[in-house]
Amino acid sequence: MTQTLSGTQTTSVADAVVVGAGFAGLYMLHLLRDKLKLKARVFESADGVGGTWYWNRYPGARCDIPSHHYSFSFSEELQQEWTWSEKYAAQPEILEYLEFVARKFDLNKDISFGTRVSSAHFNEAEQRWIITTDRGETVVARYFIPAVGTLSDANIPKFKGHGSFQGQVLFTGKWPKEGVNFAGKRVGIIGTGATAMQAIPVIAEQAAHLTVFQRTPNYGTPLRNEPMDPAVDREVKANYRTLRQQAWESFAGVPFERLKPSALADSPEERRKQYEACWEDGGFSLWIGCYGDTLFDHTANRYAADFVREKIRARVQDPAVAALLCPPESQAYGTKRQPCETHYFETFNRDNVRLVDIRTHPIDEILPTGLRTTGGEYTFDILIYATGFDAFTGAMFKMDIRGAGGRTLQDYWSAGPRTLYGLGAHGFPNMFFITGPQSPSVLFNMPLGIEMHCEWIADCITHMNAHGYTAISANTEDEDRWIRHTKELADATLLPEATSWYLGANIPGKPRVFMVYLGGGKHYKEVISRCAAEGYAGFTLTPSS
Ligand code: N01
Repeated sequence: MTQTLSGTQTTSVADAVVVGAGFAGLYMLHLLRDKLKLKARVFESADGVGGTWYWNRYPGARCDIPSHHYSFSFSEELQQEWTWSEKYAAQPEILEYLEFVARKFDLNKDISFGTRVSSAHFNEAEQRWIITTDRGETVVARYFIPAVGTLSDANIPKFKGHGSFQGQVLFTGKWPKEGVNFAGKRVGIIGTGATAMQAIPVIAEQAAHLTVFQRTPNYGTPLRNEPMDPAVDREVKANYRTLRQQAWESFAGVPFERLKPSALADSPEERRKQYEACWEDGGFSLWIGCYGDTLFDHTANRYAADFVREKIRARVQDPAVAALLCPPESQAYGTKRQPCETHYFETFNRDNVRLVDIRTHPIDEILPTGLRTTGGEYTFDILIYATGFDAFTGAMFKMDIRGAGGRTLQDYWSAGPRTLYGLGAHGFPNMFFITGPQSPSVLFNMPLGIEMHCEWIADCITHMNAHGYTAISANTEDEDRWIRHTKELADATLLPEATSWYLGANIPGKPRVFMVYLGGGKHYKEVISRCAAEGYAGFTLTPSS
């Protein structure tokens, strides 16, 4: 199905349309408009910038890699101007930061807020995308860049009785802007992932009572947030270049100084010392900054898992509750994303908090007054869904995206996402992903990964313009090669063993494909830089006719 431009009501023409005004959309707009001097339009469904950090306003939301790293590196002036107040910034401060970035680079004037992109269809004759919005606007653009985030489409399980609860229903990923007053309220929360583990301790302090419905216990470890030490801030700012270089040299875009190659090479005493030190460091230190084989070798993994279970038991007073909160041996440590918490386990020592095991007694039905599991009935005033996201593909599929020949993205990705380097897909010319599937994305420092992709895309467009190309599309065989390589890397680790969102396993019916590239950011950057240096090898470029 090919659409002709003559038959389309067009209200405007642009060089590029970007969807989303989070970290990715903001930097992409800055590059397209201010570096490439192109006309770029950004559409954002929210009424402000921020993306993930706009919507995830739930209590306790904060980043879990240090703020100095969790920020843009492209502008030294910006790095020097902005001062973080905490080691790990909370959501309001990250949102303020992104608002500051938007003001500093004068980005808001090219963003249409409160506007959702409904469809994007590629017109082959014109080699352009026709993009429509829910406000009735149509834009014709050479490039279409959905910067919609990897974790932006909420997963809301449809339990029996869905929608029947008469109290307030909240979703952590769409938290009300005006906030929530929990005082005197009985609250139920479904889910115990990274989000819930941040929210639960804060809500428990405010609510009259909190019931936590847990299907899978998680290996949470302490974040150890603290106010920013001005001396540390000064030192970072004096050496930001070195700090960023160290980040780029590391696997996940954050340097860890303690990392040792193998837990198996150390004696039990040395191992304990190393684990304790990483535990004290906090954040992701135990997960990816401790031993290089934690996520590769079952024995090394079990050592770390035993250590975390021991810590959980020491933090929770009631042994029966502690046992429920300890992930079983069958669940390898860190194969689901490592949640970083602040007093999460101690929260279950409070009189006003109750843990309900919905693995043994699943949720049977949502009721007007609360919910019923196969083990009992629970009544509350507020019900919170902290049930995660349809990662990578959910937000993409919310738009009607059709590439060459009218083929929908859903159809092309029906057996799981297919991309070359997580940047482009065959048959979807001039459509670029930012931190797309099969790139390091969520297992890399997000702002740095976003910068890497935005810069690659900007360079690619510059190359196309300089050489008179009108279209670029990934080759199928190169996609196959990259998908195979991504799978091989994942299969060499323990990660595919978990029923995690990395695999799409949290969404009923979603194909199980490991969606993250695990070769590390440094290696990945070399791969995509080589691709560019070789004239975008693996992609087909179409000269203008
Ligand atoms: O989502 P999740 P999340 N019945 O999918 C449960 C990022 N993040 O929002 O494990 C009952 O991890 C589900 O149970 P189970 C980070 O990358 C970053 O917490 O499937 N329960 C689980 O307990 C993270 O990984 C920060 O058995 C159901 C929970 O809901 C990602 O976001 C902070 C259910 C969902 O956990 C997602 O984390 C927070 C059902 N039908 C999050 N369906 C930062 O610090 C789901 N659950 C930057």
